[in-house]
Amino acid sequence: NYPETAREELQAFPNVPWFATTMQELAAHLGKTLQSGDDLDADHPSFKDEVYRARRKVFVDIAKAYKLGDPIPHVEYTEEENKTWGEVYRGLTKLYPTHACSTYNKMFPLLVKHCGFSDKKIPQMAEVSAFVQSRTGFRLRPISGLVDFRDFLAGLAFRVFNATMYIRHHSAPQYTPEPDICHELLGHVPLFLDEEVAQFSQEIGLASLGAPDEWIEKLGNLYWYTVEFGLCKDKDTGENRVYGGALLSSFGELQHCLTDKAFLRPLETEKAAATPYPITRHQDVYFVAEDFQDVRNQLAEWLIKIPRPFMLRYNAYRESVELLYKK
Ligand code: TIH
Ligand code: FE2
Repeated sequence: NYPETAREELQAFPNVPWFATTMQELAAHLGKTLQSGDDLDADHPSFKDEVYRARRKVFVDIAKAYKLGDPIPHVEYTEEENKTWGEVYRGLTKLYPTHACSTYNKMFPLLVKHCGFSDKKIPQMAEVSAFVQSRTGFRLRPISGLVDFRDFLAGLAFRVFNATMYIRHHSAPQYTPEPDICHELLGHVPLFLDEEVAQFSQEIGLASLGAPDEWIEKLGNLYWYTVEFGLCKDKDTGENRVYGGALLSSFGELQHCLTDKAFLRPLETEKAAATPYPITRHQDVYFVAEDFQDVRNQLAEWLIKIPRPFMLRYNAYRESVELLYKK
């Protein structure tokens, strides 16, 4: 009785935390949402805005009803929502030429051309997801707010990126403490068009599957200081540039991180993994990598330290993971 699927093989490892082994299992597993429209914190700029809160509820319902594999529903954004998007879009696109890394600046025009990115209206997630999928196989999955980190990372293993659909409150376009559609589409999506970024994102995801809780926490920090808030050197100019999605969607912090008020240090995965981070204000420290190759190499070296009785490989034909054993 030779085990035929990763699910069967995993029966031999009862101490390994559960994880999806196939795209179908990933679709069936709806993780816990940590923050949603129902329970916005009292210090959230929208706390007293009933119209905004009602809108957030609409997006919670869309995400709850969505099943991975279904077409992503079309969303009719309000005039005010499109206006907020426009403000964010204009604030950011002014900064990208001097602040974003070269890969970002190479990819962004593709979204203008193929997905109609502009300051006029919020792009449809369905259209954007289809385009990214045609480039690197990454697809977007609508969620209603921050999900459990383990679940978020698991998606990356399957080249599925959990993404919010609502937009930040209009009172604070320059920075928001939680991800929103500006963050997903302007911060992350352009880089997911790059194969190298797609690969190291998936490697992070694969390494997270079945990892012990303490390691998920460290990996969360590492993810934060690279994919969300990472800086790298620009080959041509030698200047520091930004590749982190949370910076690339906040025109307040994008500006701040390249001033002399920001504290920068060279990327060291051990340090980054051990550094907790604030979520409601600018970061105290940013880590600077040499280039994407450096990020990828350093991550790969760190990820193999995660204790697990097997390694995992993604089989793109079967849309499932396979267990590998070290000799
Ligand atoms: N601070 C980011 C922004 O203003 O766009 C949003 C966040 C992304 C990740 C954490 S918070
Ligand atoms: Fe993000």
